[in-house]
Amino acid sequence: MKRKAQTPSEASIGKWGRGAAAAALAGILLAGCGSEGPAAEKAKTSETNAAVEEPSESAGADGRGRARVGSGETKTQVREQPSTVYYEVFVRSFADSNGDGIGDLKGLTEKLDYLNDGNPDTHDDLGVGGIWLMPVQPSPSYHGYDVTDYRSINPDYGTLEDMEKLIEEAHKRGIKVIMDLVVNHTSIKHPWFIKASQSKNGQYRDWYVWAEDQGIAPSGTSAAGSGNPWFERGGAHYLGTFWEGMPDLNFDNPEVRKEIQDIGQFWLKLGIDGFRVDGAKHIYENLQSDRGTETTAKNATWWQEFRTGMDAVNPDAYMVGEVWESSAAVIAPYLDRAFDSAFDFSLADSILSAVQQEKDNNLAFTLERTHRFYMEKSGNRFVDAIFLSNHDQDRVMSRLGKDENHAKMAAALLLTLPGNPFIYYGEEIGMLGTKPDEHIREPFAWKADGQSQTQTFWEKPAVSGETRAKANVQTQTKQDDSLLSAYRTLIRWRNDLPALRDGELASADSGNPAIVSFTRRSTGQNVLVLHNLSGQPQNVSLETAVLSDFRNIIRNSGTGAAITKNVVSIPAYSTVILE
Ligand SMILES: [Ca+2]
Ligand SMILES: [Ca+2]
Ligand SMILES: [Ca+2]
Repeated sequence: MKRKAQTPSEASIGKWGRGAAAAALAGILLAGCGSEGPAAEKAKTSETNAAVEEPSESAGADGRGRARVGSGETKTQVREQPSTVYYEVFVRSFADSNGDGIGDLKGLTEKLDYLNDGNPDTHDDLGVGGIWLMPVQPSPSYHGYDVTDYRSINPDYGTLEDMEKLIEEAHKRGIKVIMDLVVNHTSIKHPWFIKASQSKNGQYRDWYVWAEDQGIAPSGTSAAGSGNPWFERGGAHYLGTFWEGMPDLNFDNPEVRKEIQDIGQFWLKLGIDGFRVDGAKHIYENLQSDRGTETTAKNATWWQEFRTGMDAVNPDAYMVGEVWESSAAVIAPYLDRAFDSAFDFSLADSILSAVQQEKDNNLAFTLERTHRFYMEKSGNRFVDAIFLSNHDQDRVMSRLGKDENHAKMAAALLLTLPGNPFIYYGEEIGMLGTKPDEHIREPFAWKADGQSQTQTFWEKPAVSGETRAKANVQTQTKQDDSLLSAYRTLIRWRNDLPALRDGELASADSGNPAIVSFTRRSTGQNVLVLHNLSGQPQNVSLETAVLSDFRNIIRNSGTGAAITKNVVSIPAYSTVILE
């Protein structure tokens, strides 16, 4: 299932919009001599056009925006976000193949049918179209976010051959495989750092950031919130933005940038479909005092450069950045021909807050405007990356105080909104988890009694164990009203309905504060989504102009949804979709 490697010129001609434009922009920003030739010229022209185009009418440089004649409207663009449901896997905790209690790649491969069996007619799988592997490279840490060898697999998890087999089996089932790319820093035990710290004149010295070498004071506060990030080694201080054990790489050094490109290309050539980019904004944002538009632009330029290198191997590689920010203005530069997506941390908070309050908080209204802004900034290439929680946050079921109805409504919101939804492993069975980090990454629960062949047991389920009798795959598979069944149903809806999967979002006021309502419109379909967040049945009148197009209930998750005399009744804690 390996993809054919293209030469850089083939790739940039085939996709000048992103690749060569990034190179051209990088050239301009670095005041260097950017790539010239027809592709670069074309890209510059498109840059110029983008600045003067009327964004709301623009079809975008790649023509993804599609003309559509809507009911009663003049010609408008549908800005689709072609989407895939992803599942975030912590390999150590997911499935064990050899009985040592540590999850591994073979165990994950054996369990792919749980995620998607490749057959759309069977409904006892989740139906996801992608997995995100948390770091799988050798590392002294249990979590792997400090890498010691970027081109091999952690021996706990298996071998490169196991990875190739996983990719092959995943692709057979229509599952893409993306992996964590952790390159802001290495492990302190990486051979590069060991050499760098041993000699001031060695080859790798300048691969890291040494205060004394750069003539700056080893003081200041880390932009990642970890205090003073300077640590002493052999009489000099190196930078560790996240932690003493994670020395930052020096991205001002062209050798470092080239090496990181090579590493990315290595994995794409192996068949990996893309990357989740860890700590993307901390490449140059090391100290609090670095924060600002200049540093953001420098980060974005580097990621555009990286993107160009990835496009040379696989122009379809997917890149989603961890840019942990709430300001759309700060996130937007990363969506300009660098990443396809950035995780939507603000939306995650909005969803959880709405389901807890059982009240619409205008999340669709805000989201519609945010998407419009990102579409303009990305030349219509943007696809949101939406989620409820990840491996750095307390688990959803814990945050929702074990309220299963609220967990179901959070899932329903997540899986009916635009963009690639990311489900954190265990979320679909309502596993509990509260910090410290080890306890939000506990062994996935396959069976009530823990006696599954593939059950991992590298750590005790200290937090999730409390509800394991209920929060496990075996128990919930047998129950039609379980959280797992709700996830399976919602993902199936999404896979079946083009508007729900790819459609553009528009908020649609229902006049009822307990209802979150919005439309999703794709080129060929327009649906109205109504979520009743409350514990009582609710009514929505279809008399208003915005809602009057919708007549038929095509999906509903509760019992008793109906339309009577232009009024939709929606059962407690349920979702209806109308066409
Ligand atoms: Ca194992
Ligand atoms: Ca299936
Ligand atoms: Ca850095």
